[in-house]
Amino acid sequence: MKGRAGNGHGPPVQRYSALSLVRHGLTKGDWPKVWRTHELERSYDVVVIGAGVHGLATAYYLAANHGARRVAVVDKGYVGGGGSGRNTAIVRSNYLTPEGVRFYDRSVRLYQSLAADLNFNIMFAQRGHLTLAHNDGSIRTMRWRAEVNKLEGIDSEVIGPDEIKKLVPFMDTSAHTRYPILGALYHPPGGIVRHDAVNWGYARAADALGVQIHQNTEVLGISVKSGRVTGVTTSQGEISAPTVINCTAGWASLIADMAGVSLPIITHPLQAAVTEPVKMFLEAVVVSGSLHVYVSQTDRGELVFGASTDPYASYSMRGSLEFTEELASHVLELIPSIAKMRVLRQWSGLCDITPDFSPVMGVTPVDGFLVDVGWGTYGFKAGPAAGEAMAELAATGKTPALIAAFDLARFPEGRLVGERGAAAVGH
Ligand code: PYC
Repeated sequence: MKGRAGNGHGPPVQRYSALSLVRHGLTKGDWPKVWRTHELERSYDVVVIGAGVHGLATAYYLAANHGARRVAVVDKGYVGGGGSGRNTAIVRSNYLTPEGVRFYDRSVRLYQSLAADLNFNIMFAQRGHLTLAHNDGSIRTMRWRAEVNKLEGIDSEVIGPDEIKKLVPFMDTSAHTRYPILGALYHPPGGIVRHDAVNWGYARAADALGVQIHQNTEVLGISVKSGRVTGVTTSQGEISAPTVINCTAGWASLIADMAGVSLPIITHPLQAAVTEPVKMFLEAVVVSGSLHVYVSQTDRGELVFGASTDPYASYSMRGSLEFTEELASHVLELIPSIAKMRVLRQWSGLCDITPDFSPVMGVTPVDGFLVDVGWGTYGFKAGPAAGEAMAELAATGKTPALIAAFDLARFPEGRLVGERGAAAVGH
């Protein structure tokens, strides 16, 4: 962490270390709160809407990299309660477009040092990532992605069934299945992370630098005067601010509407499920777009599964029996030996999908109102890089080159960044 400044509302967050663990063991004292609560002030320099990984990372980098201190993060729920706590925590950079590959690679690199930067164990495990191909069209897309990845210096290659079997011995790679595996895009730097820890780590580090986190503070309106944002109305009162950043997922277009900004987003639920824990047997993350399934095993031993987005636009976050039934049938085509495992929980999150399956980051027609939205099914892995870039934009007024291609103006201007072919999730 670059700095450590309390904000006069309590003691600064304590550093976690072996020494502090021993000290707490001996004194049996309470650990300080991971982040503090504050009275909502009437004005801030920056108001970030959304206390998920994007909002918290933006606030953290504003404070850590640009010295901003009067920053508030507001959320209608709780830290990490939206998409940031509902995703399947996959991190990778094996995208299809050079812009996408460069952007997600920055995130992978930030994840690599994040535990040390935030002084919080985020359990990032680069276990390797396999995207399976079951037909010639998929093989062609995997080759394309591998070539773009290599040109951008990213470790990705197409491998055959024998190599896949070595990486995932329990997988049925025989030629006799309904959808035989012809090959896979293998991406060794891909892996999984503990998503709650990432949210809490950013919240704690941002708090230590003076950022105020306001949970249960719903944004009800955004004030705009003469084309400039002037503040937000929340369920806890009015706030004036010259910069407001929309870092929400699920409700991004509704929040933008409050500022009079229209976003090309359709929101679909995406369901996921987790099994009981078993001994570690699945090292890599395995994705099959054709079978509409992806699976990884957490360090606790649970299998985490996801499938396609629900086929209708909705803000519902309920799970469905159809999802679990289809998921089970697809997963068992790949790994028949887990047929007896029990599903413990299933849930749903909301994905804001844009026409080109790439996000929208940057300025809007309303001065001072910035957006970091439209992440579809890619949002969690992007949090660190998006937060870093959005903080730079908010602090300097200049759009960083890394996110320039993802501007809102690309839609009317026809400069799309097509990333549908890199989706793990069927759409
Ligand atoms: O893009 O890796 C991904 C992903 C997996 C699940 C949802 N998105």
